[in-house]
Amino acid sequence: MKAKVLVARATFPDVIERLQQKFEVESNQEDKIFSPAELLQKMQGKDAVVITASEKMTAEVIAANPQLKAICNVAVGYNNIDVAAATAAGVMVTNTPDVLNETTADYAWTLLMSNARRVCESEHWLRAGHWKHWRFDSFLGADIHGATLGILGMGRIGQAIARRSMGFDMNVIYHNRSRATPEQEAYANNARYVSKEELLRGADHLILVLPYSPQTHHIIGAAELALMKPTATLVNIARGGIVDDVALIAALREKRIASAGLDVFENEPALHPDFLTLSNVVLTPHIGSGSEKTRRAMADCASANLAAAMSGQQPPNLLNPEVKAKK
Ligand code: 8YV
Repeated sequence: MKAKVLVARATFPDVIERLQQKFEVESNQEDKIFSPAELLQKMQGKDAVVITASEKMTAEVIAANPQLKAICNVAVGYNNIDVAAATAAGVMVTNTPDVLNETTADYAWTLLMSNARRVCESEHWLRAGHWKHWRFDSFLGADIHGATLGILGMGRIGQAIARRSMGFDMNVIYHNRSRATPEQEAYANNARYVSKEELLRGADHLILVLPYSPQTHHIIGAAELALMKPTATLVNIARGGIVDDVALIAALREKRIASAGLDVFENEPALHPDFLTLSNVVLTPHIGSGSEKTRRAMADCASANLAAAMSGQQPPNLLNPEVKAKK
């Protein structure tokens, strides 16, 4: 008998077709995110669920589905899943690491560069018909070459971002829970480990690449923003909630930092409306890993995790290896 799988978000049709060859699949064809209550109901009788970072897999949803064997996240970040509750319930949890490192690093640079050189702001101005004549002081921005790049969170994506700075002759400083190995630092353009305070004070461009957890909640708030240079730019491609958005809005409005490029927000997609009133911010809808090739690689990675879990093998990206999986 085929295992029953809920695919909670629409993915590429051919990926669903391939899954249907192996499993009895119910796939969300609506352009909506299932709430925990809807998930709880849709998952009844399912052996596994495939979700993205937007679906919240709470302890209550997990407990209400005693037949569930696996939760396969199509994302590297998994703060949307109560992993402890899943482990206690004998449910395997998997994610999709590595396949998105380079694409997400590309995107961090997209935001950094468009911010530093005020690309979106000047384009909006041009589209609004304001360009009457060339001015010497039009949209003066910050240099990237030769500047100090700060990275908070030197994991695999942080290293990929830092490595790209070689071509710009940048000086790289970073802070992380634990220091990277000498090999990782060398790979990351000879990144230098500094305290969080030194990072905030020293960075011309600061990129946040941290997972969200209770420990990283509002790790960038009013006090941290106050340490940054008034000319500094900030990029968040990690998770909403690691930045205190209200404090950031105040810092941007009062020009206590120059600008921010944000792909993630607290309470997204309902971002704080004041962001929309600021010109020194680039706002995008959580598209950091969004290249065709990478989204396919993420879908394939999640499919491989699912297939392993359903055939009683250890999935390649099992997050809770201590789990006593159900037969
Ligand atoms: C996902 C992400 O594309 O991998 C992550 O953690 O945030 C993104 O790459 C998106 O959240 C869908 O799961």
